[in-house]
Amino acid sequence: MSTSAFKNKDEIRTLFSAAMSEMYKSEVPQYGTLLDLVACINKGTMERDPRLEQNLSLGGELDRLSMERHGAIRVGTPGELSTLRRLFAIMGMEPVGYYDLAPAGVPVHATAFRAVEEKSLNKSPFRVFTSLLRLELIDDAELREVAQAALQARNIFTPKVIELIQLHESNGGLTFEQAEVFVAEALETFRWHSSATVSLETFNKLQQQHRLIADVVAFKGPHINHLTPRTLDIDAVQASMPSKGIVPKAVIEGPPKRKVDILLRQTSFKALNEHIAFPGDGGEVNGSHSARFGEIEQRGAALTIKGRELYDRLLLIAKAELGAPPSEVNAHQYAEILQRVFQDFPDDIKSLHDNDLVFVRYYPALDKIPNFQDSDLKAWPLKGLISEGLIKYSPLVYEDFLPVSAAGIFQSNLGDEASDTGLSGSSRNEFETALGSGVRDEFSLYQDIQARSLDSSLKALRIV
Ligand code: OOG
Ligand code: NI
Repeated sequence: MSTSAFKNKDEIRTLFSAAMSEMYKSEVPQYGTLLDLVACINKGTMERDPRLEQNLSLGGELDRLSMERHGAIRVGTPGELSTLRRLFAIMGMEPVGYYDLAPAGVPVHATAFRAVEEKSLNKSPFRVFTSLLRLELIDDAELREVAQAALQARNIFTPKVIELIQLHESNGGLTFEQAEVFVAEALETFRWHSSATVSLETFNKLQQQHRLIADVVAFKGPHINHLTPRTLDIDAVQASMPSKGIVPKAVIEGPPKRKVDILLRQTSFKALNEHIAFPGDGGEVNGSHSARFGEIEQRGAALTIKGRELYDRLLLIAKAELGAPPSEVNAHQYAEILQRVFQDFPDDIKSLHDNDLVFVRYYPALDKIPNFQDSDLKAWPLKGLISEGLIKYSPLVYEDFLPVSAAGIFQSNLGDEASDTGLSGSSRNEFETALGSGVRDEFSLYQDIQARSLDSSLKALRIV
């Protein structure tokens, strides 16, 4: 079979992302409200700042903005995680990065499945933050066995999707028809179930261990727990949420508001309390569970390792100065501290670039070439090409997640009993063994995109 008979992976991901969004909109109406609010604020932001719109367009990000979102799921066993890896591969999504949430008291480690090529990211940047529960952290042996048995007894994939995963692996792709079936069947894995697989009593015991454990163990599948649209002005959305009947968490996670956005700023609204039917001896027993919430995010520049170290250090300083977890009570003070501490992080594109703090995409100023015909540009260093305006650059958008922010999002949705005490013993090695492959290093992905853009700029200027 020739590859042209296969449906393009980027297109399958686009379809799946749209189908997931539709499903979540019908299941969680507040998500739809949030989407409308974000679209409206994005439009207004671009109208006020045409240069922003121009920059987004230049980087190929304008078209993807309205369909940009990430989701999150939590799975219980290595088998579930590795099958998910094979499922996401059909949509061109690879595991990128290792996130250890244990230091923040959340008993999971995670990766993000996403596209890795710039062209694919611009077609559909859909990502799924995927956590694996660390069951070994249940200290009650009997309860651990109950949890293990519940997880072993479930199958989170439909038979048809397993068949399509195998077909994809043996043929190297899915036909148009198979892809359509795949999207519908894969969606089933992420659907919400309003009935639990364990008794209310077991559920309560699992909750007492950790709310996250109950959320993963007690249901038929790893329901998508949020879908997050990308906004261009998170402060405006945060401020407008209450007027739409949505109550956001107290503080925005990540860096403060800046002239040049870096990494990722995120905020969420609290999980809904939903009715659940539990199996009981004399029939169904009514109870409830809160798992599904909403989130928004604003994405900025991807940082180099050096930039990231500076970010992590400044965030730590700010948190230490606050002296308590950020909450309603100290939200104002935290914002002030963040602003002040982050003054040590350069906030103009030139300094960020010259200090090697951000990754950029280089592009040639082709209109400038005629003026330089006589000079031997080959001998010019990059700095000279830039200062003469022959090569320009703009920051690469950060496509990944932040462990400290993720912990904050988890915790705001787990309620007050979530602790800050560090758990231990997690290992990337163990995670990769469960996954059945290594995770890709996000820094080298950005580095590659930057290097390729420089290469093609030099070629376009006929310098190499
Ligand atoms: C995942 C939380 C992490 C983010 O945006 O950082 C996350 C979860 O609650 O399962 O989605
Ligand atoms: Ni999220």
